[in-house]
Amino acid sequence: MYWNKSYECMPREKLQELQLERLKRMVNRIYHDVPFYRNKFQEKGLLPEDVKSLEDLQKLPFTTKVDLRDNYPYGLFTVPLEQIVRIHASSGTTGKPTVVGYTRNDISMWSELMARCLVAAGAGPHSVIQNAYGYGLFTGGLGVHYGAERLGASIIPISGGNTAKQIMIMQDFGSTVLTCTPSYAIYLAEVLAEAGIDPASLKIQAGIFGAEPWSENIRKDIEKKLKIKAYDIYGLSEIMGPGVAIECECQDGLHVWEDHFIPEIIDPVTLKVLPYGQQGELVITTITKEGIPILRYRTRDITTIKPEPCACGRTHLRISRLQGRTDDMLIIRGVNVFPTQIESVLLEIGEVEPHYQLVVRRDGSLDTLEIKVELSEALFSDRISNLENLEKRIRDRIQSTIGISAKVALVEPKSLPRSEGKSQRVVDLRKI
Ligand code: DLL
Repeated sequence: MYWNKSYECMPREKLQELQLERLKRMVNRIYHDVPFYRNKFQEKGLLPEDVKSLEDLQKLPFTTKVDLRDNYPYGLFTVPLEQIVRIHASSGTTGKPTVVGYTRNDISMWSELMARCLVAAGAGPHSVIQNAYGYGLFTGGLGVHYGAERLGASIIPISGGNTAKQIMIMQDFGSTVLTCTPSYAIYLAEVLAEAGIDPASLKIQAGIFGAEPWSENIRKDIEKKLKIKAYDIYGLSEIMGPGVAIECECQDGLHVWEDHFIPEIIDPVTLKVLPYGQQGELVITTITKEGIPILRYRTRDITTIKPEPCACGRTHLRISRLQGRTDDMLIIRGVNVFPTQIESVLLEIGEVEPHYQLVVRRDGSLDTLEIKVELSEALFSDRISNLENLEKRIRDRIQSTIGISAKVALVEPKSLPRSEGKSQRVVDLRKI
């Protein structure tokens, strides 16, 4: 049930003592070893000794993706390259990637935390893990891989894509756990159905899905279609990679491994720390990383911290399912809209497929949103009047739950692009 009970279930007081001790050590290191941090501290008139309690973290400067870019590629590393044993980078849509380096201890810590995650999702040494996250500069593939090896499970490093082969392996190798993005899991389910393969004939019991936002309704859909339990896993390269947080069997929020990371929620406008329970931007400080420790990293991800104790017995704080990113948030005629909210509405209606695309345009000074959504095969040949009625119902539901008017376009089954990794669901034509 637990991989490392003494840490995962540590009484909170002890956990906080450990955090403070580790935070002080980390702040000292970055101040002395990284000119970027020393300058930031000096600008604020701060010294490492000013960190006397966990609350003092709030005085310290933030780090952003821009800071990583400005120090591209190795400027924020705290150790010489001889001590770096692995380099990853996150793609980013424009310009240079952000680069992160791991020491041997960092890889060991990451493997440990990923092993905890796998166990939290019900895996064990007996598991056969089909790892369809991409291997490469992306942290998904290798992150899960090392965790699975640490756990002693059998890992199948198939990487993303090659869907026909994924299915053959699933059938022949008896995979019990599937790891990939939720959008790829939906696609796999679709291909299985087309091939007439009943998921109940497979050994898959659980899926560990993340790397992109997904809604509770998509979880239900995947669980139903693949006949598995679907767990949400969160992480980002700048902090480590997959395994910063994971759901346990309660599937009610993701535990953040607080012996290695300190989470905070801030208001992205005022930059003030918000009390537990309030939604805002997640900020994470790494307190054990050696290669590239990061102070108060502004993730841009929107969530809340849930301080209530969890029935699983783990004492580490939970964050709620990630809502989306501040930079994915569409502002349409003044209303903030996250793609996951629209996804949720579409799935509640139920007659369409979980494949959709949001197209935002600017018409004069007015922003317009078009929601393209795929019809199921069954409905595709339905009477026009029924389809018009469905379009209207979707439009009304979007208006009443999200508060914006949108154009709804029902499109042919399988006409929208499928993804093997992170999906691209928003086409924002306003920027072009
Ligand atoms: O996506 C690491 C990862 C790999 C996580 C596999 C989980 C599974 P990056 O490529 O650096 O790293 O992207 C990080 O992806 O800031 C979030 O916006 C988003 N993200 C990751 N997990 C989730 C999730 C990996 N469970 C960025 N829910 C993050 C919503 C997620 N968004």
